[in-house]
Amino acid sequence: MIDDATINVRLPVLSDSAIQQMFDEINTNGFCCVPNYIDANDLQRMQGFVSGAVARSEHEYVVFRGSEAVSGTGMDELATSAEFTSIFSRLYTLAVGDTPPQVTFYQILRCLTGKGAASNSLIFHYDSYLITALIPVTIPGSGKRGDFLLFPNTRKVRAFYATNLVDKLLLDNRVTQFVLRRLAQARNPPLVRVPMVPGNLYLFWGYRSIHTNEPCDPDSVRATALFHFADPHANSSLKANLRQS
Ligand SMILES: O=C(O)CCC(=O)C(=O)O
Ligand SMILES: [Fe+2]
Repeated sequence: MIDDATINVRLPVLSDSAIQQMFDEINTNGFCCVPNYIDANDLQRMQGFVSGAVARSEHEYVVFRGSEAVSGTGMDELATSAEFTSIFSRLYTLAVGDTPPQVTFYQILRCLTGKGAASNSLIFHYDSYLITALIPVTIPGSGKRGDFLLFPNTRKVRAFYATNLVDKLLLDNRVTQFVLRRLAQARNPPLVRVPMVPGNLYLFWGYRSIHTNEPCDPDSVRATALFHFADPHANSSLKANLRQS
C-alpha cells in the first residue's frame, strides 16, 4: 500500500569509488560536493516548506530539529533512505576503519532571515559529530548570499571528551571569535569559502573543522538542511554526567 505521507524522494546511488573520491576530497580540500544531489521537484517542495515556515515565523529566524519537525517535506525521508545513509556508513568506515554504528542523524533545518540572520551567523564552531552533511535549500539570488566558511581539518578526533571541551572553550569566546571574524574578512583569508548552491550536497568533517556561515540580508532567506552523524564521545561517562547535572 502506498502511504500518502511518503513522497519517495529521488536520490542518486553513489558507487564505492565515488565515496572513496569524496573521502579523499574531504581530507585534501576540507569538503566535497555532489552537485544536484536533490532532484528539482523534491527541491521545490522543500523550498515551499521553507517559504511557508518563514511566513509563519513572521520573517524571523526559525529552526526545525529532528525529522518529525520536517515530516512530509522529503527532508525527513533523506534521514532514512538507504541511498543517503549509506554515504555516511561508508565514509565512517573509511575515516575510522571500523564498522559504523547504525546511521541516525541529529538533523536540523535552519532558516536564516530577519534580525536573526546576523545574530546566528559568523559563530565559528566544531560540531559534536564526526560527519556533517549540508544541503542548501533556499539561497538568496542577490545581496549577501551567506557563504559557508571552513578552516578544514584543524584538529583530530580527541580520545577524551575533556580534551574536546577544552578545544570548544578555546574557540567559543569573544577573543577567538573576534580574531576568526577578522581573518575571514582579510583580503586573502586562510580559509575555504564555499558559495552555496541549492540542491547540492556538501560533506565535511564537522567535528574536526572550524566552520560557520556568513549572514544573508535580513529581507532575504537562507535555508540549509544539516545532517550530523557519529558522536565520537557517545560513550563518555564525563559527557553523560555533565548532561545530567
Ligand atoms: O547553515 C550553515 O551553513 C552551517 C550551520 C552549521 O554549521 C551547524 O548548524 O552546525
Ligand atoms: Fe556546524
